Amino acid sequence: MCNCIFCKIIAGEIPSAKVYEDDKVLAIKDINPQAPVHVLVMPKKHMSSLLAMDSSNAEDVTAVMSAITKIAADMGISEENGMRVINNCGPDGAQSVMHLHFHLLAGRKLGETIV
Ligand code: DGP
Repeated sequence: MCNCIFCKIIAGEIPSAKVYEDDKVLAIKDINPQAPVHVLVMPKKHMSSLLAMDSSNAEDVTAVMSAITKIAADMGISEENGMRVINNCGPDGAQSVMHLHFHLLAGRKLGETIV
């Protein structure tokens, strides 16, 4: 039994505010938003982080990237206003949920600091 919180959200065992879904990807609103738009975009297939990417899951990561572009377009995010996409990876990257996910942040002018 997978004890991953995002796997439980993907399985529908824990509720979430769904923003986007396809066969490979789920996107949900972050529970603790840091910007007016704060969406977590993740592969449905469990992989711990970007450092676990290999030939068995590369397609899933690519699907996440495509989904980010679609979600942005659906939310009116364009090259005019923009967004920030963040992936926290491993302990030094301050990753707290060990299921690969990208933070899509937008809706206001974000600061320049990333550390
Ligand atoms: P990270 O530090 O990159 O691993 O970010 C994990 C994010 O996941 C953090 O911004 C809070 C969010 N999060 C944690 N648990 C839940 C949850 O149960 N539901 C939702 N929607 N977000 C969660």
